[in-house]
Amino acid sequence: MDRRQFISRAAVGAVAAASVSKAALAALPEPVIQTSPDTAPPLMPPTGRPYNPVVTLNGWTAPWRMNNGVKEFHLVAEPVEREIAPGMVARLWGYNGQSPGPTIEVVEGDRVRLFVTNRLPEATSIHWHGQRLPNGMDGVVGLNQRAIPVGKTYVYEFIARRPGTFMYHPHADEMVQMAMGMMGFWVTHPRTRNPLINEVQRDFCFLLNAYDIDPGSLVPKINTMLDFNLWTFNSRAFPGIDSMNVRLGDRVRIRVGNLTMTNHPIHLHGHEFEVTGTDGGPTPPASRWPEVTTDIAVGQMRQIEFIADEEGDWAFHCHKSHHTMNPMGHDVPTMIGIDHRGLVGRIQQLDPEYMLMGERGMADMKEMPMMLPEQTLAMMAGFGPHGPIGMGGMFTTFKVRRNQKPGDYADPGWYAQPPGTQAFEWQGSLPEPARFSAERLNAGEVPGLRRSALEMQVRKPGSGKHPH
Ligand SMILES: [Cu+2]
Repeated sequence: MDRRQFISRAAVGAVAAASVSKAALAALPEPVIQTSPDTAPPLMPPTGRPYNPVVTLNGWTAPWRMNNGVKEFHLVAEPVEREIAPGMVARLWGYNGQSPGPTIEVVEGDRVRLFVTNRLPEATSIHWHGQRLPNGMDGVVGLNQRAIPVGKTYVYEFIARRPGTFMYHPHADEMVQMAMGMMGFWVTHPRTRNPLINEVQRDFCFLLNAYDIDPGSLVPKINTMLDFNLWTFNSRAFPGIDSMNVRLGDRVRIRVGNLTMTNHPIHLHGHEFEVTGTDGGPTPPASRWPEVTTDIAVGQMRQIEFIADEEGDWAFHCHKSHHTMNPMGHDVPTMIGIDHRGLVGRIQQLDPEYMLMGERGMADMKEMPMMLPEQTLAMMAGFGPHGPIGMGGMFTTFKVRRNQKPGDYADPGWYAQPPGTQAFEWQGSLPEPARFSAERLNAGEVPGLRRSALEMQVRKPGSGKHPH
C-alpha cells in the first residue's frame, strides 16, 4: 500500500467508523497493515479530540476507530519484512506489517482500548512504557498477566493520563523479541494548552534500534549482546533514513526513544536545542539548557526542541562514529602507516583477490566498487551533492528551507549554498612546515634516527636535535 492509498483508506475508515452498526462495533477493529517503509505524512485526526500530529521517521501512525467514546486500535504482532535500506531487506518481527510498529497517537484523557493479536510463533505481550495505568494493563508476562498465546488476541484498556513521549514493546522473551524489532512509538498529546509543552510546527519521532545481521543473511542474531552491526533509526540505516524537512523559522520537536543495548549521543549540526521532555514528562523550564548533543541511555526517551533558523542541509546523527557505519568487521587490524610496497604482488600470488586497504585510513571504502554479497549494505554509503558522504547507520539530514511550505514534509532536494559560503581550496603558496613527516621517515630521508627517538622529538618539538 503506498502513501496515497494509506491516506485514502484511513479516511475511508474514518467515514465508515462513523456509520458502522452496533454489531460491527462489538467486533474487533480491522487491523491496518503497512507495507511501505517510507515516512507517512502526518495523520490528521479524523475523529476524537483534535491535536497536532507527529511525523514518524520512516514510519506511520495507526488509524483508530471511536467506539462509544473509546479510541480503539488493533495491533497485530507478526513476522514482517523490513527494508533496512535499498539493497537490504531483513526478516524481523513487528506489528501491522512493519518494524517498528505504527505510532499510537492519543490525547490526554482519552480512554484507549488496544486489541493485540499474536501471529508470532511464540507467546508475547505489550508493555506500555511510561504510562500511568492499572497494574494489570502493564504487560509484564507472569507479573501482570498471562502471556498472549500464539493465535490469541488480548485487550488492553486504560486512560492516557499523562501527555508526553512514550513507547511500547513486548515484556515476554524480551531479549529475542526486541532483537527481532518489536517496538513502537506512542505520543499522548496535551488536551489543552500546557505551560510546559510548546506548540511546534514540526514534530518528528523515531526509535533507536540495532540489529546483528550477518552479511548475506536475513534474520538478526538474537543472542548478540553488544557487538551489533546495523545501527538504525526506526529499523532503517542511512542512506535508507528519510531527511527531516522543515521551513525556516519553524519550531521543531524531535522525540527519540532508545531500545538498543547501548547509549547514543544524538547530535544536531547548525543549531542548539533544549531537552524539553523525557518519558517522565515535560521538563521544567528551569532545568533546560542549550545542547548540541544529548546522550540517550538504554530505555530512555528524550524530546529536543529548537527553532530551525539556519538554512541548509544539516547532519543529524549518533556521535559514536562506529554507529554511523553499516556492516563491518571490527576485528580487522589497523593498517594506518604500514608500508605495503612490494608486498601486495607477493600476497596476490597466493590469494589473487587480496586487496590493499586501510594504510591511509578507511575513507577509500566510500568509493570502492567492491563486490558485496547480496543482502548487504556498503559500510559507508550515502551520496551528497559534493560526493560520497561516507556514512551509514544512525545518520540522516535535517533540511531547513525558506520556501518549504507550512506543513509540507516533502524532501526539497539538496541545499544550494549561496556563492562564497562554502569551504574552498587555498590557492596561495604553502611554506614547507619544519616538522616530522611520516613520508620522509618511510623514504629513509631521516638517516640515523630510530623511530622511538623520533616519537620523542614529535612530542617535544622544542627539543630539536637532542631527543631523550
Ligand atoms: Cu549510537
